[in-house]
Amino acid sequence: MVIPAIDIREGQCVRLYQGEIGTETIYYEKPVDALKHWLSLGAKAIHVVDLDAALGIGNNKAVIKNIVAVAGKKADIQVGGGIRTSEIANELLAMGVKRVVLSTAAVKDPTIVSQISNEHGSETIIVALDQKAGKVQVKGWTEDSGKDVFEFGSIMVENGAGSILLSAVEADGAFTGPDFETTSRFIETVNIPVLAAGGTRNLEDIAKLREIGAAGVVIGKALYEGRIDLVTALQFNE
Ligand code: AMZ
Repeated sequence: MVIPAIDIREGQCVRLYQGEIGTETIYYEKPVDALKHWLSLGAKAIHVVDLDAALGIGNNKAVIKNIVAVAGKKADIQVGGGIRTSEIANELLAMGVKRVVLSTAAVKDPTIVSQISNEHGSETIIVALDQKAGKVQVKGWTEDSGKDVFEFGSIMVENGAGSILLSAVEADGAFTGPDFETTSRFIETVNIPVLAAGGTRNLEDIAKLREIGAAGVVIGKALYEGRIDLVTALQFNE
């Protein structure tokens, strides 16, 4: 499953380099236009990140609400960034978001995962493990939690995560290729679907991720820069 990413910063659709604020490239002034574009090419799922909320410097709730409304039944919308309480998760799920993506809150208190999983079903919750040198990064990737991605991944499974999004921070927006080694080992470690993100450059990378057992891949820059043609990439969904 190929999932285009829409990262939102100050109301606009951007991409960062290695997640660092200040490195933004603006691709769409209105994120909903990015959505319409990916929908027109056949995307069935979209990964939305509220970067301001992840960094704790605001939020883009109105934009996300509009994205969910425009997507309607055409595509599943998953949303991450700044979901630090179960109330925020409840609000998004009530809005029509299919899956909430949590990282910082899950690191702080793993029971938020079991709470959401028990209330809404495990399929509604993705735990994002954004790793740098095998350690989980939090708060918009500004803080190293010190937690080992493999150990913490297993704890998330025990707490009822429906799937894990494993991101390689250093590969993000860098076109260096996905971190196949860590991703592959991680897939062997947990018994739930694993989505991969970060560094995807081309169709070969997608094929290889699929080969090692990734359930999906979240792609940003390569789609926005036209290095990967979404229509062709979506054939991997079949
Ligand atoms: O690019 C970044 N600096 C960044 C980013 N893409 N920081 C966080 N995030 C994403 C994570 C995950 O989807 O990949 O935000 C979500 C986690 O947010 P939080 O607020 O739960 O830690």
